[in-house]
Amino acid sequence: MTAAPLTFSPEVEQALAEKRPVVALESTIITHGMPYPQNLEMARNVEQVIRDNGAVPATIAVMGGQIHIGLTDATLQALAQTPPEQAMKLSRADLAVCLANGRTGATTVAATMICAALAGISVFATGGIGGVHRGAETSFDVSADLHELAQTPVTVVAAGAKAILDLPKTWEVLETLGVPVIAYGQDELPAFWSRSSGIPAPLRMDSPAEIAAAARMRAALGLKGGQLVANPIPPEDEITQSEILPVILKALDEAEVQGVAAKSVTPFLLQRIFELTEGRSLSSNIALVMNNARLAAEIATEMSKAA
Ligand code: PSU
Ligand code: MN
Repeated sequence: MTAAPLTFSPEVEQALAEKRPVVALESTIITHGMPYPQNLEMARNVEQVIRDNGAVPATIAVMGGQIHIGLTDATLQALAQTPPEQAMKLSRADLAVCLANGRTGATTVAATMICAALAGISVFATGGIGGVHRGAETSFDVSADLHELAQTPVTVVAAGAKAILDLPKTWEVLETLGVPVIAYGQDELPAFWSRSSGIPAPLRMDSPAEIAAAARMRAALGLKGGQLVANPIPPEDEITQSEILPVILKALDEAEVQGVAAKSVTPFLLQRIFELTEGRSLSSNIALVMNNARLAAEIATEMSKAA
């Protein structure tokens, strides 16, 4: 059997060998989630936040037939300037084909989880996971991120699912799949740009140590899959639900009129919401990513203490 083609940055390789805390980061948010140059600034800053909080960042992407675990600044720059149509948006379904063909690909939450688990990394920070799209009852558009959470043992820190989605349906599917959805420090699930969603959280935890202990317990029980930590955006950066909802609805309407479908839906909506909020959605998105990185570094630190 061929071994998985993993290429580690020296920093990540050393940290893993010494069992120091490492936090995985995805790359679709860079190529398809944010415009240049804010995407590059975000990618650099999120790595710095992880270092400042005592862990080593491992941004993950596919290039030249290798899964890169930890990128150099030059690679990060090149990726941030790659037009979305030139980088494959990789989920579980496309990862092997991208590697076999030697193409460049950015990893979504699902693909980043797979690569992190292969590399021995158990914590991953992102913005928002994919989920059940509005209108999924006819489009069947449900992100593979949900199924990945059910089968790959990585703790994912996100600000909830992206609010462009059908949030109640997303949480229902996660429950069905047996994924622990843990709200951090509040009783309600957050909704990406907003702190509240009106939906009670199935589980709540208030410290990184508890979250690390829950991950260990899942492993001890032999339960497959990871856990989702839903970390609310800081109050000073949020856009309230009443403000953002009309914008989301307008963007969804435009997507329908223009026939946007499949993998293009999420990038299209994020870009339109960015334009319609005159950039505010992007500043909030960046702020919540930093906030998630901080918590992920703390969780990774707790996990490495017990290892
Ligand atoms: N978080 C963000 N912006 C993004 C994403 C996450 O703040 O662009 C990406 C993630 O990579 C996630 C993907 O896995 O959007 C979901 O895409 P889809 O709905 O097509 O599964
Ligand atoms: Mn989809």
